[in-house]
Amino acid sequence: MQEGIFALTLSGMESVNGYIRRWWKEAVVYQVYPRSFYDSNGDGVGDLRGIVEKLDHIEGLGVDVIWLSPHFDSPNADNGYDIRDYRKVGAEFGTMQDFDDLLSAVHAAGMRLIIDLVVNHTSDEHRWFVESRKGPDNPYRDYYIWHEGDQPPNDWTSIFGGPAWKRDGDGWYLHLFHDKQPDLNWDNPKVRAEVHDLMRFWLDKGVDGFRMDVIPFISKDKSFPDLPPQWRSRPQYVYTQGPHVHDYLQEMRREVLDAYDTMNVGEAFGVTLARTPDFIDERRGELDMAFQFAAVEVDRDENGHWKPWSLPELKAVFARQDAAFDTFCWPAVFLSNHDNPRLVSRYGDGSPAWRVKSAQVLATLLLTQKGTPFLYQGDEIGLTNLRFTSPDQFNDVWSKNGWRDQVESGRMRAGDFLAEQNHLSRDHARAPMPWNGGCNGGFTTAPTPWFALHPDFDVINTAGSRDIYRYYIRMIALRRKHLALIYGDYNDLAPEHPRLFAYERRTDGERLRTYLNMSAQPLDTPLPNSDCILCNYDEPAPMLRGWEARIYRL
Ligand code: TEU
Ligand code: CA
Repeated sequence: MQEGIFALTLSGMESVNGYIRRWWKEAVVYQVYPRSFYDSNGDGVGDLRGIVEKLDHIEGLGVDVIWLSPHFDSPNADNGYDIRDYRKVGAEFGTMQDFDDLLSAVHAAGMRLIIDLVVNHTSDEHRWFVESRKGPDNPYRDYYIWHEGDQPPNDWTSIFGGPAWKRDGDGWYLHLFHDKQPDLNWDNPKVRAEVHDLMRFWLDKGVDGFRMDVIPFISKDKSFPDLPPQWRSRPQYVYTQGPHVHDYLQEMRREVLDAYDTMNVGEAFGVTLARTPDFIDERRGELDMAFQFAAVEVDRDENGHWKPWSLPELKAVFARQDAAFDTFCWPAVFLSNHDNPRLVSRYGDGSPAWRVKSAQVLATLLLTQKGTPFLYQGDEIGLTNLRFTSPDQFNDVWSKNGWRDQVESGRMRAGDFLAEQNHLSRDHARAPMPWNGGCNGGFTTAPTPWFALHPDFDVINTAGSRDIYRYYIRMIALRRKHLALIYGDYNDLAPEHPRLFAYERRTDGERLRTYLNMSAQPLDTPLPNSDCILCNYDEPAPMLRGWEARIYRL
């Protein structure tokens, strides 16, 4: 049983370096994608009992919070982000008893559990939508966003490609994502009351907060203007500008969250850095934190296509964020999740020679930046990207629709599309966890898992990647010991350097410096003449070796 940060209550005035101390600011979060974590009953799909059986793996890291991706009843058009029943556990994941057992096990291990709140849209198979589509007189019609008429009201497009309006009966309904994900009408007070109710349902069970899926999208501009031409390839920046988004978030805080001790992180997809404080400034009473996308979009151009990136660009993202936030705003730090390629393949070096060292460097980066770090399952064992050679290897709707819209329409060559997906596909992160080098990586005893394992699971698996896993343990423990790594000022020491990422974290009492060689070549740079408190190589050396990480206390 860990104690540590949860002893820390809202004792009110206690602050460090201008920040009010909160348990969720000091926490390290680990995201579980339940479908791919561990299959306990041999049907090929990961499940809730599987998480309980492998809880030691998570607890052993020393993390404080688990974020569970959707575990609800769903037809899985978008792997669970299309919810059919908010109060029911997906049959493939188990039963409500299994959820209750998971929650107790997590709490017994001294950790907390937050769940995914997906309420911009439901599944089209949700009872509300089944009613709603029956026609304009149905009492549930106004739960969704309908336009009655021959033509859709505007040219909005879905994030997954194609138009955002779908013909149904005599009307059109809005879906900013998959057409099986109709958008809820948050202007209807009954919808908001339903959402508040379902949140209370899970909070009363004891969950410790929410990760809120595309939450800035909930309010729509009902005059439905066309997309301004400059935003056509990035409509998310328009969809987050609804007139009542802040009213609805403040209401949610007052009506629901204020009565519980929770942490809530919103997915700020399509929110600029300049607008982010409006969502997270603690005086406003909206979200606690927001996932900013700039760091995971560093390798995308304006049209969302892959482009090479440089280290100064990535460093600038962190520096800009630090400059944009005052002490009333707290950052969330993430470089990977279930929508992104693998950490090591994107920012590190996934080759056999450097996979372990570069995974350790990235662990150091994540855990010494300012903000609450979110780790994604598999990063602690250095999983790398998959290798796509054909479109039938895709599971994700984003890739499948992309093939249809880009390749089948003749806009992109098949080879170029596959090359791009090998960088960016969301499927990289969704392959099952390999627990060992045995049959199906020990993920399942079924002959065929729901999605193919990584082709290199005989080498890249939990049992074979102890050096990365153990390094995460050391790094998390070190972070816990130094408040400067949490609340300290952030100062980039070499913003222009193409291979060195070096920064200082400083409070009144402490100065710590992180030095990361983000390349395979040795790096000759002045290093402090003081205590080196962490290094991912055994012996000290005058220069930084390939993918070397060091932390110094000054
Ligand atoms: O993601 C928002 C989203 O659409 C982006 O993550 C985007 O799809 C991605 O960056 C590719 O460009 C959330 C969930 O995390 C995602 O899994 C869901 O598919 C989506 O919302 C809809 O619920
Ligand atoms: Ca199963």
